[in-house]
Amino acid sequence: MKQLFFWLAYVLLQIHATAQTPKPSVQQLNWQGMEFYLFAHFGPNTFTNKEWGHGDEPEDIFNPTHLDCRQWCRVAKAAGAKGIIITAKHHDGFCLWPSKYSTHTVRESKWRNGKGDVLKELSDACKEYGLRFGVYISPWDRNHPDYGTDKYNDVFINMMKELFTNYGPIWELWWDGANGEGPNGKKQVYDWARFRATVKKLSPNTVVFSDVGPHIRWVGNERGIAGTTNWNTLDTAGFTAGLGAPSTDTLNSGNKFGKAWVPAECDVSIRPGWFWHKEEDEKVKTPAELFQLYLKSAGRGANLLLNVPPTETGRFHTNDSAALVDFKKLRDENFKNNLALKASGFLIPHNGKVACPALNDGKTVTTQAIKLTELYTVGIQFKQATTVNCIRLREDLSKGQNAAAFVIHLLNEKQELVKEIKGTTIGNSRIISFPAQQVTTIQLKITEQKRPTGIAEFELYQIEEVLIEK
Ligand code: FUL
Repeated sequence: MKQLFFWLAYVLLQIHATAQTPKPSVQQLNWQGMEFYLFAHFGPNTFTNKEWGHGDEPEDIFNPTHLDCRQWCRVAKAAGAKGIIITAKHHDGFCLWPSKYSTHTVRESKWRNGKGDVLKELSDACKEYGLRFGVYISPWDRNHPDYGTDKYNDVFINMMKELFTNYGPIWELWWDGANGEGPNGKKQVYDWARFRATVKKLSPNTVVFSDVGPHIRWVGNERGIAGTTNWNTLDTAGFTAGLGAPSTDTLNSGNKFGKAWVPAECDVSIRPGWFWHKEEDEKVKTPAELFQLYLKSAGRGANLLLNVPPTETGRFHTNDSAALVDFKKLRDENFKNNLALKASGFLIPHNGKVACPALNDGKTVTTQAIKLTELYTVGIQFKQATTVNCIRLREDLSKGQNAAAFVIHLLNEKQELVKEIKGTTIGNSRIISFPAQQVTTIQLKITEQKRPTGIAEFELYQIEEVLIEK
């Protein structure tokens, strides 16, 4: 009787623990699958050579000579990016759409006689090219007369209503936490709760980014680099975006036992600045540098949001487009040949080695992920010695993130250990690269986990040696 009681208590505890486990929403899981998309910083700063406009720039400053959002989309497509997020309103308050709630917009400019609308053009182009459309809107506003009063919260909400009503569907909404007001600056008490409720009501499928989510978090730096330990979970209670955010270290790696599911997004610019500056035309990151960024963002379980600033013509510069196309080529060529597909997947439970074909079936999203209910070993076995220098692991996140530490053993034909690699989290995608090795067996052992880890896929590659992670 007593035993039955303990057993029941144990089962109930497990059920409770599972129910408490933070899990992604369908929208968050889909967002994770987007992996790489573009950011476009565009506005008065493009024409004034500034990064942070003061908000007093005359509207006529904004005058792109050949705005062509379809060109942005063609380049995004050629780069393999899945969407574009545009700065609808940066800190200078200038609206790229004719908002009724501001007098500092495209409507007041002479661009297209005040009839132009960048958001309309980009949202239409994204639909045409099958890209997701996202909107950045800065809460900090250096122009709006109501900024610093409670009325501004209504302005911000009304602006968001315009965005959702006239330009939807909006896939991702980006709330920048930056605020550079000096000691005598205006202080705005943002009504974050009302902002969130507005999005939830008007567009429940939109994923919202800020330092602390609610759906996606900032990675803690603008270099595009996620932590080698990267939990999709975060403790957000008591924190807000901006000055009230957790430390950048915490944002970089998440909280192992964080109560909310808030995965990291790595925002970084292809150039030194966020906005276009002529003097940076020769400072565009090379395809190899972009590949490194990819390894350190998407390869560490985060998403990569790469900024490509349109020039004063309203088009992407050829240097940026060329780098993006070659970046895609590097990803395609290096991840074309998954060597694990030609080998056998196995699992070693207590009673010896058994076949495990789901491990390397080429299906990166699988409902039949291998569940490591105990600290089992899984791996890939080649018939002949094969050269590899890159491993890509994918964890099934649909029921939460679980692997906390792992060890990989590379064995040669004689089953001798040639290399040991230790790591912590896996997440959506963990890419591990190292100097090339001749191997016949690769074993993965999860040495610490929160609950049973689901391994959705185990991939092996030989990438160009110069591209391995530095
Ligand atoms: C920061 C802003 O201050 C920069 O201007 C840029 O928009 C970057 C993406 O976020 O917080």
